[in-house]
Amino acid sequence: MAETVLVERKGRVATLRINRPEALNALNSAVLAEMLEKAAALDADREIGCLIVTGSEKAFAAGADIKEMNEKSNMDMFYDDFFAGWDGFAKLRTPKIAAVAGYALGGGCELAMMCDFIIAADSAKFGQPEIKLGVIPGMGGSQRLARSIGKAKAMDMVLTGRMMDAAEAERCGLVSRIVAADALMDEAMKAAEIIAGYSKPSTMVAKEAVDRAFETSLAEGLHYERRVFFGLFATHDQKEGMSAFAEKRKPDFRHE
Ligand code: CO8
Repeated sequence: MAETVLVERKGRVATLRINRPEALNALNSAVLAEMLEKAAALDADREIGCLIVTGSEKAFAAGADIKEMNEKSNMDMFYDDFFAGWDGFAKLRTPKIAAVAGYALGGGCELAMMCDFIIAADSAKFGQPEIKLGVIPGMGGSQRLARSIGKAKAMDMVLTGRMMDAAEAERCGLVSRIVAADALMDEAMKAAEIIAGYSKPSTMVAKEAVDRAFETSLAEGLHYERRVFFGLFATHDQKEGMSAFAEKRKPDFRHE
């Protein structure tokens, strides 16, 4: 059977490409299992400093697989804890960038939002169309979209099921930048190589600290940040980074 997630490594960056062109990369159980297995192995690899998650030119992912879900009963969903595995993907500790071209709908938009930030091709289209199917977002869309773009826009998207284009997605803060479709992978790779070139412990805790802002009060978040900041002074790379600056040379990070 064809692989549904293809992995390509380049230096300290690994790209995970969803590969179900016949279904616009709809996320079925096979994609979930392969994505989790492959991403978890890369996450545990100290030689990998950044992940890129992407799809095809036409679709990042057009949602969870509707045909697979259609067969399920309430008890199937309940006992299987359907799609709970994606929580494991969201919790990966290596920084991950979603490089989105074409459709990122339903579970596809939710998968992109599980990444640390989204770089969008000018062809990207985002949406949470589950309402049209008689359901609601089920992989975090109602929560992450509201935190990302605010209540008014999130309600608009979730209740009407409409799509937003890349320009609107950038305006409302869903994506960090828009690039020409044919430059998407080059731009994502440039960003990933920059991140992967820094000390991995520092990028891992940097993202953890930003994520903490969505989980806690400002005072607790600031306290957490300070503790983690102090903790980095135990690393080789903090000494190296600061010495290199003082000595006007490039740091030689050892990722420890
Ligand atoms: N699931 C299964 N198959 C799909 C999906 C999907 N989400 N999207 C597209 N496909 C298939 C089509 O059925 C079609 O297959 P076939 O050729 O065998 O008929 C093929 O992909 C190509 O699609 P289209 O012919 O429809 O292509 P178009 O270019 O005409 O249209 C669209 C593209 C607009 C993207 C259209 O395909 C579409 O509307 N897709 C569905 C989008 C959608 O509703 N997504 C949300 C799904 S629900 C969801 O994600 C819930 C997530 C939470 C679940 C967690 C549970 C706990």
